[in-house]
This record gives sequence, structure tokens and C-alpha cells, in this order.
Amino acid sequence: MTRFSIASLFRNALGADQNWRPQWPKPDPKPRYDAIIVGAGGHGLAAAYYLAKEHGIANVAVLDKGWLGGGNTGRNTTIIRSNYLYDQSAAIYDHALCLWEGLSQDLNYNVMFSPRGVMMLAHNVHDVQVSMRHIHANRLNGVDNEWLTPEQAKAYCPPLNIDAGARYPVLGAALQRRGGVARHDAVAWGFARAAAARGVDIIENCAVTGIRRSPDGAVTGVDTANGFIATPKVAVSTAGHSSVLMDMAGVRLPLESFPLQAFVSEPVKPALPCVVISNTVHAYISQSDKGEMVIGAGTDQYVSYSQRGALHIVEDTVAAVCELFPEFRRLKMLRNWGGIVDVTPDRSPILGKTPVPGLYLNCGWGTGGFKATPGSGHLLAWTIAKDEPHPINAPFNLDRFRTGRLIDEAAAAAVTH
Ligand code: FAD
Ligand code: PYC
Repeated sequence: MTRFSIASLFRNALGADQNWRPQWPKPDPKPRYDAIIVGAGGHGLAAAYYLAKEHGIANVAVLDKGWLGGGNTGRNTTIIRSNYLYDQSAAIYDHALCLWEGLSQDLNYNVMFSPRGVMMLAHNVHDVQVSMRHIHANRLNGVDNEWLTPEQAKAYCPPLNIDAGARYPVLGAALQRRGGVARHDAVAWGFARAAAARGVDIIENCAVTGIRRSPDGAVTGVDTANGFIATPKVAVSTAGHSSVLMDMAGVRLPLESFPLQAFVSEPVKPALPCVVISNTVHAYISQSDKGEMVIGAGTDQYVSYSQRGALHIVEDTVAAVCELFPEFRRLKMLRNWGGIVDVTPDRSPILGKTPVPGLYLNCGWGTGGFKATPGSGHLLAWTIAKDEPHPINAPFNLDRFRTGRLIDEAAAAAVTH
């Protein structure tokens, strides 16, 4: 919208330079914040918290176009694990898992982290070989992971169907005992409360519509639905919409955005003691503390920004869950929803600096970023504060798509393929 001041009307009426346009509102010459984080999901809020706590930078605002935790942070199935294949991935995901282990105490807020064990099923010879490779690689990196026979898997998870005549029989499972789940909205609220207590501003209903740069290219601030805010540092942490945001600063990303769906059953008494994932049949399930079975599906085949997905994907997942857990057939489904995940070509995140001075990026966690929340926030805070990546996130730079130093985690990413 073009804005006219009274002075401009007079000038035009007097026949002054018709090309003159009022410069109002003037950009704030003094930065209002030391840093702005776009996206009040778990990652953005965690970054703000660690910026204040570990780097003494609390003059920070976290902006969200909606409400805090209303994106993927509040829509995911909360599975936490660190059993990724490559050294760089084991380091970043286990960094996060170690933070999860002390998070409720650190935030003084119960995020209900429950390390009940994550079992990843193998249904064919290829799955068994891939699982073994992951187990050996994980152990070399000091990450716990162990092989279970079908009988051991059943002993750990009694409702699991290990009938050899099943369409996708269970040939065994990789178990990470330190893995588990947490309560997703408590994670968002816990980080938000702790960050706010240290002086961080969290501004909801404040969509970022532009990223401004000075003539020398550096970031100067963001345009928002509520006006311009000056800052020398902007961190984009807007899962699912990262390409849209980075486009505002003229940076193209190697990302695709897909809907990913989940649903919950009616609540029942405790029946499922651990988390079970099957990459082959694209289903994952755990039981929440409220008693609902929390079930997730595979990604849609088509790129989209709609926070819903195709019904047949959910139907396939229901069929898979019913075969893996025949006694769950009688459960009624309560509600379903979708989120938008952004996926890189190597299924690993991008976390670091960008070609634009003062612009930082955290995206590409695809279907698996909830588990990374404290670790990602911790490393993003370091990167913003020091203007250089921490050694753990240094390999996850944007430049790897130019150099070819990819970190291909397609087989560990659960449901992105
Ligand atoms: P989000 O929580 O999505 O936050 C990004 C925020 O950016 C949003 O609040 C959004 O409103 C805001 N935003 C966007 N555009 C703008 C703008 N222009 N201006 C201001 N704000 C903006 N991961 C796991 O590890 N385990 C799982 O079991 C798991 N299951 C999943 C199941 C489903 C159905 C889905 C959808 C995802 C799942 N994930 C899982 C992935 C995980 O949810 C995400 O990787 C993670 O939550 C991303 O967190 P975030 O804070 O980066 O993003
Ligand atoms: O990363 O473990 C995971 C996961 C499971 C379901 C979605 N993501």
C-alpha cells in the first residue's frame, strides 16, 4: 500500500517533482533487536532461549505468523532418537538427545520426555542389512542401538504381531533404548516461558513479509504484518516455508515441501510400552500419556503447502498398523491433521550461515526435526552469536549442495521416501 503524508499532498498540488514519494515510515536507523528469529516453533524458541542463556544475548524477538508451537512442533508424533547412519548425523542428533535428557530440569518445566525405547522394524533381507549397518555405525559413534530377534521384539512390545505369515513379517528390529517421546506443546511452551523469563520478546500474529538488505548486501531488518523491525541479524527457522522466507532475501534453497499426516485414536489404558517405526510399511506408533495411540503416515507424493494430505496415505497407514497390531483394529480414530515438512535432497538439515551477511538458516529437517529441537536451537544460537557454525553443525551447511559433500540419511529418515 502506498502511504501519503499531508506534506506529499501539498507538494503534488503545487506541481512539485511528481516522482517524489514520501519515505514513511522511515526505517529505524537504530536496530530495535540484536537478533530476530522468524518462526516460533520449537527450534526458533530454543534458539532464543540458548541465545539468552548461553551467550547473554536477550535483546531478541521471535516472530510468528500464527501462534507459538502452531506449526510442525505442535503437529508431529514426537519420536526422539539419534540412531542415524553418518558420523555427522550421529553427532548432531545425539547432541540433541543428550539435551533432552536434562531438558525438564533445565527449563524447570516438565516436557514429559519419556525414553521408553524406539524399535525400528525389519521386514525383509534388505531391511535387516540396513538395520545391522546402522547398529554397527551407531555403536562406533557411541550411540546405543541393538538388534532384537522377532521373539525379543515381541517380549519388548507384547502387542506386536510377529506371525511369519504376515504380509510384511517382522524379521527383527533395531532398538534404541534411550529413544522415546516428549509432549510437543510442552516443549514449545517450556522454551517460550524460559526465553521470555530472560527477556526475549515472542510476537505472535506477526508474519514476516520481507527481509531487507543494505546496498552492501547485509541484513538490516524484516518487514512484517505490523511494520518494519530493524536488526542486524535474522535467523529463518520456518519449517515447511523456508524457501518462501529465503526468497525474500534473494537466496534459493534446494528444498521441497510436502504434507505429512498423523492421527490419534480414542484414549485407552496403557497397551503399547514403546515406540515402533516401520519404514517399509510407512507407519509409526506410540501411546501418549493421555492414552491415545499416536500414529503417523508417510509423506504425500506431491509437493504442497496445504496443511492436510491425501486420504489414501492415511488409509495405507491404518492398514499397516492393523497388521502390525491386530488388537488395535477395534480402536476408533479421534482426529487427524497434517503439517508441511521441507526436505533436502540428502534428507539432512541445513543449519548455518547463508551467503547474505547477518542471515542464518535452520531448515530441511523434513519428517524428523522434532527430535532435534533442543540441539538445533542450541547450535543455531551459537551460530548467530559467534557468526560462525559450531563444529557439530558445520557439515550441515548450505554449500554442501554445491561442493557435493552430502550427508545422505534417506535410509534413517524414517518416512521421507
Ligand atoms: P515449526 O514448528 O513448523 O515452526 C515454524 C514456524 O514458522 C511456524 O510456527 C510458522 O507459523 C512460522 N512461520 C512460517 N512462515 C512464517 C512467516 N512468513 N513469518 C513468521 N512466521 C512464519 N520429527 C521427529 O523428530 N519425530 C517425529 O515423530 C516427527 N513426526 C512428525 C509428524 C508429522 C505429522 C509432521 C508434520 C512432522 C513430524 N516431524 C517429526 C517433524 C517435526 O515436526 C519438524 O521437523 C519440527 O517440529 C520442526 O520444528 P520447527 O520449530 O523448525 O518448525
Ligand atoms: O524421525 O523418527 C522420526 C520420525 C518418525 C515419524 C516421523 N519422523
